[in-house]
Amino acid sequence: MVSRRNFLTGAATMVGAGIVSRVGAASLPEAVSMNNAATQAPLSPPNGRPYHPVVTLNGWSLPWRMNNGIKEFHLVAEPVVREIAPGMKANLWGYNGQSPGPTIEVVEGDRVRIFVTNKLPEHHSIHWHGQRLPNGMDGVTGLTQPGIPPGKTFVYEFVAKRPGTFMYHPHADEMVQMAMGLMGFWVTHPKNPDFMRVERDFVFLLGNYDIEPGSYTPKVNTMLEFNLWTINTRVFPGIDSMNVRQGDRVRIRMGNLTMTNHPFHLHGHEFFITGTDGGWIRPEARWPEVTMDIGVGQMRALEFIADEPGDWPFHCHKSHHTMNAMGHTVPTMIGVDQKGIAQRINKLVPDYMAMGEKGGAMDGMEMPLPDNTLPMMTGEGPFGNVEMGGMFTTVKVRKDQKPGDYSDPGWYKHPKGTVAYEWTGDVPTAPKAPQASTSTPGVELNVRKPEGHKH
Ligand SMILES: [Cu+2]
Repeated sequence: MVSRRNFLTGAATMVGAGIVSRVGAASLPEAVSMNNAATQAPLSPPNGRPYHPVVTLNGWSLPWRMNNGIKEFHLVAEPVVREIAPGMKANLWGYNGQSPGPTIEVVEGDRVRIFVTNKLPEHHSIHWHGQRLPNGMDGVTGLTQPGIPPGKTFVYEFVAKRPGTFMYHPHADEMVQMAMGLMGFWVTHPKNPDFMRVERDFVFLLGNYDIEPGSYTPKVNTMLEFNLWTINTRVFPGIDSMNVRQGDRVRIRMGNLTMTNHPFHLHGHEFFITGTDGGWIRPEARWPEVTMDIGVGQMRALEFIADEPGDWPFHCHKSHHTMNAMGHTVPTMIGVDQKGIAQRINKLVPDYMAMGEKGGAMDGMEMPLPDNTLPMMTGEGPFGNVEMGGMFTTVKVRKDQKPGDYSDPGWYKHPKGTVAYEWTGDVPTAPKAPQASTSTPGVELNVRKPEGHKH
């Protein structure tokens, strides 16, 4: 039932309580909002110049309104609840219902008008990272504009001059606002839709968060010791796979808004880096890679022909970036005999459990976790636990994936005889390696590092 009070509150929310003084509430384009973290289907352009849309991993693209030839978008900066992976949610700041915000797709030469409504408790501004635009549209609080006060809407307007890969993020209380999840992707498609044509074009942003196990809100003053390394504010196993058809030319574009670099590694294929923040790279200037480092504040586009069927990991190669929370203060216990220790400690600390004598894989033991956190290494695969978290996902290459179909085909079915197998014959004793002459006889090294990788 709509009471008078509810009706008034609702009306106030819809028109922003008359805060839009210069443009007028009636002329504001609708601020479309997204309520879930699944990868949405590509947004085919309903009007304007034609282009081949991108797919935002665990994200979506923002619809626009065409107004006298100008593409009008409406971004709302606001508190959001983002599911980091099934089993964990975070209280973040984002745009239009999610963190990161929606991807904005325009075409080279488009005139673009972006309404930015600030529903945060502090001032805000958006910087359009990498764009050619009038200085006053660059979005730097204090330098090129006053901050957008809470409750107000500002308008940015410029021509998308250069085709390529961009992002947007706050230039207002930057450390706090990015630590809370405010960021988004931007693609300016080329005027000629056949320029550097690919069959699949995936985009995402890299992020980092410091959320104590059991809590919901990031610590905003963390400088380096983050415990969640995210692809579009998701961690494995919450990151969707990139599903492609065998033979497709695949492009993956990413932007790095974390506080460190990430060497991303693709299994089973070589790729070329075809684009940076500064634009596209000429074919004769490219070289093949299987790992590409992406620095802080950079964008990269890489391309490959997906010719090997299977489930191929694509992940950051820093091994602590493919782990989830709780990894930081666990001591290295490999080789340490813990027999009897747990029982004795149990008398003092009832929940204590000895860990890691044979490595970190825990031999199928389940640690009791606090509410709202994730296991360090997880993700059930067809052969057991994948033992990964953080910045890890897969490219699934299938012969029968239909063009334009982005749905998950399930696990790869390996042809008979193509999976690593157990040797069941005799295992001869290995010959003893000769003693190194430099070692001092009779001295046994017994070194134990007291801590994990705390710097
Ligand atoms: Cu990394």
